[in-house]
Amino acid sequence: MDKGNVMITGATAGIGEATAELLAENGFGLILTGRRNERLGDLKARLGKLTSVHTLCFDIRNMEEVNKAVDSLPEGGKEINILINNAGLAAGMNHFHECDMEDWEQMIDTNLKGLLYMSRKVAPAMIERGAGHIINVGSIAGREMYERGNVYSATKHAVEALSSGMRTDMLKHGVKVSTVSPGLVETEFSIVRFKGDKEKARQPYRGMKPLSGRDVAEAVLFMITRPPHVSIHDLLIMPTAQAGALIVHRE
Ligand code: NDP
Ligand code: 8X3
Repeated sequence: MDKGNVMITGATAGIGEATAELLAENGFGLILTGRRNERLGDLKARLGKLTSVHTLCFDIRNMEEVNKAVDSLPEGGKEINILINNAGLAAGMNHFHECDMEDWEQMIDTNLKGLLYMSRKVAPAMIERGAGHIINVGSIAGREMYERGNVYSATKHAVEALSSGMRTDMLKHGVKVSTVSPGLVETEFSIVRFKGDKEKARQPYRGMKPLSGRDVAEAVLFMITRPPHVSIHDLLIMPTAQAGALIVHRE
């Protein structure tokens, strides 16, 4: 049975990669994006044995690149039934008055503007078909502000707000809009946040069992396999040892 095509942004690592793997195992067609072309090639070789895989290498911060990439999809593979806006990052973790402005630009341009460019490009065809599903990856940081989380947390709060706005505006067109908001997930996220400092990157996960990308992928699979009349608007998924952004039980 044709389950349709899922586009996953940021599929070259972490949650996006794990979601690509799980959805391939479950027979969804995949359109996978990221900036690291070699990793995209590896994914295509590996997951292409299970399902159809199309890869698009571009920087989500660049609107022209986004539009060109989506327009380049081959006839027959153009239909995007589900869009998972996953690409994102935290850059740095400093007190507000000590933050690097370039980090702010990068987070706002990726987590917000990238999500907007992708959704704006893909949504009109969903509206035309009267069906579609957009899943935005939020965060516990989009529910709670924490010390030194400032702009990253603000971008994820905005993802929550935008998801609600998108859902409201596309309601009558049959397009579902959801957020999945994880707590601590061990991926490349922390290595990126601390700019390659592996010792610092390990700290958030010390003495506790974080989520894996696969754990989040399983939640996403549940969300996209509900019947047409059911929408999981919002899903918060946390490690059992985590009660809030900074409330973590460590052994
Ligand atoms: P990873 O660093 O492991 O993966 C991030 C992905 O985003 C990579 O595939 C990367 O690909 C892609 N990406 C980043 N910047 C760009 C860009 N400018 N253009 C295109 N792709 C980009 O992190 P996670 O898997 O953990 O993060 C995925 C999402 O989950 C993010 O939105 C993050 O905020 C969110 N999240 C993560 C949590 C965690 O604890 N890990 C918790 C809550 C939410 P490439 O470098 O190849 O471009
Ligand atoms: C990532 C989780 O707690 O580091 O969104 O902000 S956290």
